[in-house]
Amino acid sequence: MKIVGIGAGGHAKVVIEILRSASQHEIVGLVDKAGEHGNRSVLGVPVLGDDSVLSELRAQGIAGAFIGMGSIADTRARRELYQQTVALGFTVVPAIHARAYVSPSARIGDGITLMAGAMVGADACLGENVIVNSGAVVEHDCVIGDHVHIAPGALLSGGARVDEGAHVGIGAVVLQQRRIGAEAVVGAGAVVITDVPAQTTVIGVPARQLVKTI
Ligand code: JB2
Repeated sequence: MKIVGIGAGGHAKVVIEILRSASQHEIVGLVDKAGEHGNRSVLGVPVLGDDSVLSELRAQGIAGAFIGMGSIADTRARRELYQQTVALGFTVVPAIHARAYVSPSARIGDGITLMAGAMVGADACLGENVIVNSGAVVEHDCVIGDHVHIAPGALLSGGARVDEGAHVGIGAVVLQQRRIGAEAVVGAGAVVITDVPAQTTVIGVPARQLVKTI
């Protein structure tokens, strides 16, 4: 399938290499934020313009897309790009590295990105547009909502639940059966031993809610 990538930064590079390793799709180009596209390419893939060229590309028969924009903590921009891309009629293709492991009993949603060394265990269920980044582990029976980002090296124990749009930071650990609420952020290296309410940020070991002092 001919596909276009949305975004042209670091995350796009990683996804381009995953897709090339699988040799499944022909990446015709990328689109970038308005004013950022200039005359450039990313790993040899040309930046074709901003999001305004997407309808024309769809009309030309480009049927697939990947979301090449990642997220650091706030996943909302990625969610919006994903929803806009689907609304334009593109199929958001999965990007699964050849060295990721997905249990045969796991269920994964559309547009998922599984990076090198990612592991998804038995009966885990992952929603749409989820990123399981390099070396992250989503153990058996975990339930991961749409647009969640599990950052590199994070470990989710069996039966953990991460609700829509949450971010689990690099190297964080979530104990078994714990729940991370929607759009919550788990800081880098935090160890979650109790449930995390929606739209809150926790940090540290054990993880505690970050209280803003400003
Ligand atoms: O509305 C948009 C838009 N907003 C930002 N439309 C399109 N088509 N592109 C958009 N972008 C583009 O996303 C920016 O212009 C830039 O090309 C890209 C963001 O690149 P950056 O390198 O800043 O971040 P990233 O999202 O590729 O990667 C982040 O997330 C990854 C998961 C970084 O934090 C990485 O370190 C991380 N591994």
